[in-house]
Amino acid sequence: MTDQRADVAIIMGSQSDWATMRHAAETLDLLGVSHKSLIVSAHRTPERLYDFARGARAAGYKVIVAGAGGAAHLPGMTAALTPLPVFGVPVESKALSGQDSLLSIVQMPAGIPVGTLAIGKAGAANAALLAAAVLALSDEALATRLDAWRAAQTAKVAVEPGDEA
Ligand code: RP5
Repeated sequence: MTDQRADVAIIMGSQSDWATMRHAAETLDLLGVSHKSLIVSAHRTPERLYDFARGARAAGYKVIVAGAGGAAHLPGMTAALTPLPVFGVPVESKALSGQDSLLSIVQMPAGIPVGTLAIGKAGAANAALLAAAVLALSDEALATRLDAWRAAQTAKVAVEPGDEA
């Protein structure tokens, strides 16, 4: 779902981040949460970042998921420019396997929070689940869908292990 007016903005520093961040988009699709994905680079397109982050609340977004790799300024800079909750996804980098991304996103000084997730695909999916949980606080139907999604996940876990196919 990529509505013009969406509840969740998924932003990323580069086209190369999409392979990771698409898991956030797919998770929101499963939960019926509207979202829009945008490439916004803190260092290559700083004016785009300022315009996006300053206008995010007025644009109707309620939560921002921001993925970036390497010297990953994007989530922190976005959080500095908007009062909306920002969840940061460290994208796995080639040089340092995402350790650089993780540390640069998670170590925010007190005052400007970024909720930081795991490196890579798991972090992207969990950022979407957290965004949905925030939205579900004021959306009963979404809360019901989120409960059902979690129950289905639980139901898929076997009691005993079997041989992998
Ligand atoms: C960051 O630099 C992006 O978030 C990306 O993870 C990383 C590498 O970008 P590309 O060189 O692949 O465009 O800004």
